[in-house]
Amino acid sequence: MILHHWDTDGICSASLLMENLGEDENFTPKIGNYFLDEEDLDALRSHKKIIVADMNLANAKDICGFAELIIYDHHIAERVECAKAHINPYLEGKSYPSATLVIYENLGLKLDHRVVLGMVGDVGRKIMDRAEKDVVLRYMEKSGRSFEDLERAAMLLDSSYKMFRRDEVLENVFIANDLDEILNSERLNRNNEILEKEIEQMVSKAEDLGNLMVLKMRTEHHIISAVARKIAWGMGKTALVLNQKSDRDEIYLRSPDMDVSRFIDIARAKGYNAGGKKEVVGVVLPKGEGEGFFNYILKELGG
Ligand SMILES: [Mn+2]
Repeated sequence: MILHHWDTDGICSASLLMENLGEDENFTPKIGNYFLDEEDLDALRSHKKIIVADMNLANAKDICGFAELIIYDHHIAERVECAKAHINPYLEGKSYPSATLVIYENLGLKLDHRVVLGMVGDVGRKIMDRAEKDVVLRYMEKSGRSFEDLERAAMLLDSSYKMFRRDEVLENVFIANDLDEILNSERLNRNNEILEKEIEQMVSKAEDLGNLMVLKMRTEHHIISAVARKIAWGMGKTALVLNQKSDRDEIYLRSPDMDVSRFIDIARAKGYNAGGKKEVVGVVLPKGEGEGFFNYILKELGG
């Protein structure tokens, strides 16, 4: 059983592992959960061997209670002591752009589009500023494929989790071995059209407060990061976005230049689920609490 992340890197990692390790089943935690809930654990309990791909699961060690655990990953993580193997270059202090590259090297695979799609999915165009661009260029040379094709395929594979379709994510693993099948998938292209239209519509509603752009929206789709990025990069200003979902609130803050990471600690101190980097902050809050924290950030940023 392959247990994998719902994004392009996770999907391509699962496809590589299934083909090369002779596994024929796959599973993903509920979209948005970086852990296995009771229902997920029950679904996995009958399996004797579980291979985790591209995820640092908060409760990975629970798997050891009923199955042999093997992990292929590249996230910041601590070694899972009960795992039979934990293959993650980060444990030796090395940063890899994708889990697919970890798998490719560890299993000594032939270079194909899946290895590259994992990197393009996780890092985007910035992969071309890293040493691993050599792998991308080698693939493009050998296959005659363009970078745009790779970028589009990654966007298409990611469209399933953005639409919150877990079944589709699982299905995508079975078309990932054929780049044209991904690019020509009617199902994925339809997703993408819906998402692009919605993102465009949301971005156009952002309010310009001079030094920053703010937006309050309501969508069940997982597009807040894409919306904030488009506003911030398009306007060259800090973007603050609130999404009020049916079951939770989400806040996303992205700045083109400012260090906004202090809000990660502030959000965590308030008990919210928060993560990010120097220039990005993502927060998930209980339903109804988003507006208050949104106003707090706004005030702090002088809006
Ligand atoms: Mn990844």
